[in-house]
Amino acid sequence: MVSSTNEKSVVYGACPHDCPDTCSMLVTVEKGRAVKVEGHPDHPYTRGTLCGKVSDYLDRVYSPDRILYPMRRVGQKGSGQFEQISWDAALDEIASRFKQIINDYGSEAIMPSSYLGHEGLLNGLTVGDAFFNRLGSTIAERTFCISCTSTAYLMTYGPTHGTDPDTFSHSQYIILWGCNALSTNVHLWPFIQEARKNGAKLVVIDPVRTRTAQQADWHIPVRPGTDSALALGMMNVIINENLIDADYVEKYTVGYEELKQRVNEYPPEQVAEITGIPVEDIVTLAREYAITQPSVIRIGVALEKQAGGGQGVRAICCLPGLVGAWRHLGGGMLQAPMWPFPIRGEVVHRPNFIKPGTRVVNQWQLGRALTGELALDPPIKALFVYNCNPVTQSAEQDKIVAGLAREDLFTVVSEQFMTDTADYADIVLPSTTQIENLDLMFSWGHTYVTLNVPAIAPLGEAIPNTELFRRLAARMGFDDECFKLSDEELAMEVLDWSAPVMQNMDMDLLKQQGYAKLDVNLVPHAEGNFPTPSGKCEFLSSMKVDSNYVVPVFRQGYEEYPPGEPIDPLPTYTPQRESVQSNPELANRYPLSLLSAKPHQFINSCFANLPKHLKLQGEPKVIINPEDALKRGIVEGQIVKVFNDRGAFQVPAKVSDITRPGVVVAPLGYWRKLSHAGNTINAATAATFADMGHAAAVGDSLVEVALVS
Ligand SMILES: Nc1nc2c(c(=O)[nH]1)N[C@H]1C(S)=C(S)[C@@H](COP(=O)(O)OP(=O)(O)OC[C@H]3O[C@@H](n4cnc5c(=O)[nH]c(N)nc54)[C@H](O)[C@@H]3O)O[C@H]1N2
Ligand SMILES: Nc1nc2c(c(=O)[nH]1)N[C@H]1C(S)=C(S)[C@@H](COP(=O)(O)OP(=O)(O)OC[C@H]3O[C@@H](n4cnc5c(=O)[nH]c(N)nc54)[C@H](O)[C@@H]3O)O[C@H]1N2
Ligand code: SF4
Ligand SMILES: [Mo]
Repeated sequence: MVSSTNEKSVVYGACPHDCPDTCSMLVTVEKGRAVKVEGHPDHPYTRGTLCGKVSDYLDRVYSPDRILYPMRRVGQKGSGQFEQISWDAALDEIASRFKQIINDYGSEAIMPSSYLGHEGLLNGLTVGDAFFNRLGSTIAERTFCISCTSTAYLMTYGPTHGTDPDTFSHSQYIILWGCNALSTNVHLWPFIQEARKNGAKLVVIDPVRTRTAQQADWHIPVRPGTDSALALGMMNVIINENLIDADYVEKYTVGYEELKQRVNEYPPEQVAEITGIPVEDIVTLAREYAITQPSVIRIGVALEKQAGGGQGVRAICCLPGLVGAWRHLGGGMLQAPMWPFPIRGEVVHRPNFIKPGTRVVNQWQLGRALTGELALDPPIKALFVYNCNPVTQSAEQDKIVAGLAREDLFTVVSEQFMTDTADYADIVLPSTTQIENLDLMFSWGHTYVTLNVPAIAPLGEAIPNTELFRRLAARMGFDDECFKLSDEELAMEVLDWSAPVMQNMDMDLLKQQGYAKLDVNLVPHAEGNFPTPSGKCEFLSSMKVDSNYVVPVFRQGYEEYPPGEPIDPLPTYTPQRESVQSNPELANRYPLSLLSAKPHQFINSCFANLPKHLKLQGEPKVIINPEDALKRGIVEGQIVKVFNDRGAFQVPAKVSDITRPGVVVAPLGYWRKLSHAGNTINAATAATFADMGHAAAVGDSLVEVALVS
């Protein structure tokens, strides 16, 4: 608590959303009602500001559309007709349906579906794992985001936080590679601007001239899915012009000779052909990057959403090792600095409950699982959704909707709002928002732990996710101790408070100031010390990785899969799966590459139903280059259909050269029921995986765009 009087109190909060910034907040409460949320002014990284989305968080908390009571479906699936019921009735119905399904089909016929709608260590990604593992349900593999970049990063550097974002202002050459920071990582921006004031150059590598690219000193509009070739081409120049840091390479890296041979396969002329970037630009970029130290690369998440995305990130990862950028404060690379948080896997996942051989189904393929395309035995007969919205966020939307419409599927959705997914539920359960519950936050964008203290009592009959699973466990008769832990007790269990990185913090400090920084080294690899098997930066990776490898943090403790396809231990370039090179017939029918943009005013699909946010974001559009629009007779503002064999969505066209010819961009997050002709971008994306980490290859999708006649 920051301050308290009879009339007014101010408490520490933390933004719960799936965003690298994890802002520390202050919540002001008057007479039991929250009246203000603002950024915590003392937080060294988030520095007292919230983004535009969350500065209106109270619109979310007090929205008239909040779900505040348990409900049972009374109309057709998807009709959105429900009646209010009591918590007892809801829990009884869930428990009896689950028991019946287990009896008839076995426990694997039940599948949870969850993601990072909430990012907290208590209420977030892992909150249901103990319950579902104990139940023996199908394990839902959750690799929507950064599981591929993480694999590639770990193959090169091991689990290091890398360049601390707090130090970005010391950089002299900053590359934002596939990262639209001004929308998706806004609190990094002031650090970048400080660096620029001190003379740093900002380069943005992105097929689209995003709002971030527009602010950059140099925008490089690479073809989607060709970043690997670009990075290999840069290394070709750096090595052949002898711009490497030979001392660093010799002392602190392994596999240089092998890498040198590999990059010889990528001369700039050939890389120019692949990437669409002129030879002179490739050469200039390589030279400037190598010479201007400290240089730093921030990679975004979209890079991994390609068939060859993992190897793309691997190639980019090799650059800082080659030029010795790690020697300097503010030099190196920022992926997701979450690795040092001492999260206790045995507590958050409770893998001890998993029976060996339990079935694992990846959520990115939920549509295929629900419609029988995956030929699951037993079939999925119950789906329990929390912290996610698969109808808008997962691929092959038509299949997900068809699956959810199945009369024989029992669906439970725990939510704050009646999303497109909740519309298909049999039972809807009300969830609290962040200011109504306790939580402790890690971050995938900085190195601070943040405390979130409940500011107000839960509205209506909403409960935190932790309480939901305590109640469900009791109804199912699970009397294991872990289901009896209070939120306060859980907060003390989820982290290893005795880990060296925690030596400067305890719960009292968090209660006093709302946040605390992990004790991490700000120049961690000036002398190597990489947490890899060799202790060095591994150009030639020694990590045992194949196409089925999923890093432990993305596995709920289940056994490893049988070996998949081997992964080249050296970085390499593979063309997109859906491209002229790989599938000319498909590319002939569907010549345009479809990219998704994370929406500026929403976080994935969160906020996309709130009037203020919707108004600021504007209606959904597909951005098409004037050349491509002309060929198709498309004029700005006309409604077009974006389609392929998987499905279609309709949106007005925005004709603009901010996107390359051959690339169209549509934003993610809009709700299906609020969209034109009732479909969104994920109607056209494929439920396929990238080369590493079972990541969603959502950027590897070809489409055609045509006027709606
Ligand atoms: N406002 C807002 N912020 C968010 C989110 C949100 O929905 N809204 N979502 C959060 C989440 S879950 C995530 S994962 C992060 C994502 O953060 P980012 O990775 O920054 O976001 P994206 O928009 O997915 O992709 C970034 C850029 O990559 C480009 N891109 C796409 N394909 C390629 C490619 O093949 N090569 C290159 N070089 N660039 C490519 C896109 O054009 C886009 O501009 O943002 C988080 N922050
Ligand atoms: N086409 C395309 N698809 C993508 C991506 C892309 O770039 N392009 N990006 C992918 C990525 S990177 C990500 S991270 C995923 C995100 O996928 P999701 O995590 O499914 O996305 P959200 O829209 O944030 O859905 C979270 C839901 O959780 C609910 N929620 C929030 N807090 C709570 C809570 O405390 N309790 C409960 N029970 N519910 C809560 C919210 O109301 C919201 O409906 O989407 C993936 N899908
Ligand atoms: S969404 Fe991101 S930038 Fe916005 S308040 Fe939350 S953590 Fe901060
Ligand atoms: Mo994400």
